[in-house]
Amino acid sequence: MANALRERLAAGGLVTAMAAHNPLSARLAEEAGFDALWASGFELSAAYGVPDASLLSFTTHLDMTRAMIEQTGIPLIADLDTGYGNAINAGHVVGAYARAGAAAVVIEDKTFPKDTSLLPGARQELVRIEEFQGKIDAARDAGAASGLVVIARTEALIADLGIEEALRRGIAYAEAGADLLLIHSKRKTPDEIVAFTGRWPGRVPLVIVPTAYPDLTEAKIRALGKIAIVIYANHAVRAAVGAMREVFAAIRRDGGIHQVDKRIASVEDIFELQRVAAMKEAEKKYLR
Ligand code: SPV
Ligand code: MG
Repeated sequence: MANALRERLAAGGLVTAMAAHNPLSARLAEEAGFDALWASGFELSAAYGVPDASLLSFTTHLDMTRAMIEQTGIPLIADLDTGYGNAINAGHVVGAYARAGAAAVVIEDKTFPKDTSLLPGARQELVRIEEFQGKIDAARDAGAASGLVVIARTEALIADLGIEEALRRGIAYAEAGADLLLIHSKRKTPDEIVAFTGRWPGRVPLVIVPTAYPDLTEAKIRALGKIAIVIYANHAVRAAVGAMREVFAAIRRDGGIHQVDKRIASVEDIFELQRVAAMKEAEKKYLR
């Protein structure tokens, strides 16, 4: 079956994916011109006010993912954490996302329940390589009918195991049939990712998440050559938090909404994002 992300990847160039945690943020990401959506576990956990530590059920994430897919027209990359258990769990979960219309899934090589990657001192334990290869295999089989892109993610650098271990795992995951390798780093500079990319044998393209090292711009990523997707993993929720905090504080400070009214999105803007005009057209056609 046709998969727009697979076709886009085959065409070459850098695919940009923006995080989203609901259909509204997904629509704004599409409007801004991103190539793809990242259904981030971190963002959805934050939206529910809980840590990103396997606390939300997969169906909670799947329901939101499905809603985002239904309201947008760009490919969605689903963050499946560890696959919610062993290879049997992973296959079950991946099948559900494939049927929901996800273009790609990411599964990471941490133990279930996971802990979030960028938290200092967090619990970062990895599963055996063979065990994770089994998960990749199960994910490939579960997504085959829809041409799902399977992205294997190694947390070797997050777990401080070094570049050699990250390469060993990445190569093993590519051999197991992953379409791409997501290599995550928590370093504050791009050096580690640049070093890894330089040594990557290039069997499959790389995916990066530059949250911790924001100086690695798209131009620099392109210059590295082997990276096919950049995921901006949490900028929807961080932007929302900053904007809400600022406006809420201003309303308290000003004693009303009179000052903020002109500088926040208008109600008409929200009507547009809700596609109200299309509903009004439908009313003319169907309401009798
Ligand atoms: C997410 O956005 O949920 C991710 C990226 O997996 S990170 O939070 O950096 O682990
Ligand atoms: Mg995640």
